[in-house]
Amino acid sequence: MTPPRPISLTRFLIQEQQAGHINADLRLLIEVVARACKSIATAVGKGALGGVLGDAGTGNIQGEAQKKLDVLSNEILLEANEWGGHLAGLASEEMEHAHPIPNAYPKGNYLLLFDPLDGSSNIDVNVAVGTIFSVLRCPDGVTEPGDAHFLQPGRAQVCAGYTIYGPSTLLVLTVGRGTHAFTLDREQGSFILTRESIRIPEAAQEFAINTSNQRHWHPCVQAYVADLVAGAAGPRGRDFNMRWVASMVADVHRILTRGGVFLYPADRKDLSKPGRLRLMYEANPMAFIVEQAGGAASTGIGPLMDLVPIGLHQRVPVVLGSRDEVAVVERYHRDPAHSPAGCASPAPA
Ligand code: AFP
Repeated sequence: MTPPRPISLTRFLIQEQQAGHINADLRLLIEVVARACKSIATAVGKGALGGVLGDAGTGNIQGEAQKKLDVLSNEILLEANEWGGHLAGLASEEMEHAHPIPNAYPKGNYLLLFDPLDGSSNIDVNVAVGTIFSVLRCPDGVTEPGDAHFLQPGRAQVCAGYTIYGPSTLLVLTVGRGTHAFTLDREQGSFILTRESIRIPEAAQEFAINTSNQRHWHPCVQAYVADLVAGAAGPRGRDFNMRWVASMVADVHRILTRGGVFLYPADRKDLSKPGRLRLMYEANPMAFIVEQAGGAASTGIGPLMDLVPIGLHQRVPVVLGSRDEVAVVERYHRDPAHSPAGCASPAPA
């Protein structure tokens, strides 16, 4: 019996459009982003041979030193998306303000937000990194979108995805009808559907958190992690394993593949920062992807995608992954025994 024909990303998107689930502009947007990610994969894959490792000698709005590949990846995504007529504007971790589509080009109805190279502090040690993107509708009648027009809750996303540059390059995508994974066939240069309708196991066996921050965590998180580490002899009654890649894309991809829970909680290290991860182009797209795969995404207090953003680079606490385990984390946040006001406070502004 002849094996089924592989389904390319292009064919998948055409079928979604023919079924009326996406329109031509969104299909074009996803294809353009995927093509840009292939260029980023090539640059990342060259490593030291490409002269793109190390620091760029510049900083971004986050006050972080930029890697050369941060800057290059951002430029690749800007150049690829400016002229196609599918976007009204773009926003990036690497740019302080929203980037308008130049007047020389036609404008579309979508807003694209991205972290062009997430986990870039891992680049020089050859650990998996990725590109995260989120798509919103541009408000009706707005042709020159400013930062404020991007400040829409995660529930308003029409598409989200990431590309992970690891031993293989995968594009993971949702348009609100499940989460699907496409593996890059490097010979053909095509993304091929390799996992359709991904489901995250409801129970977690692994947790991911940067435990070097333990002394800064709120008591509810300290108690939650202590009970995980106590294992079978502790209140959870079973052992857990731990992973921390320090590349959100890689940690989330592991969870999509075999379950688990990822936490980057608010802590007391810098009370002006309610968490490390950025809402608009890290937490929200990952939340959409995870929820579409049957998982959950929370601030620890409530659903991440319900947050009304107040800033393009706003940071938030993130707890996401296996649905049952995220519910346990939320219970620790609400339990008065573990959570003085600091934990049970309303979702951070
Ligand atoms: P970089 O892009 O600066 O490497 O940060 C990666 C990240 O935003 C996210 O991908 C990781 O989960 C998290 O930061 C790692 O934070 P720590 O360095 O505190 O572990």
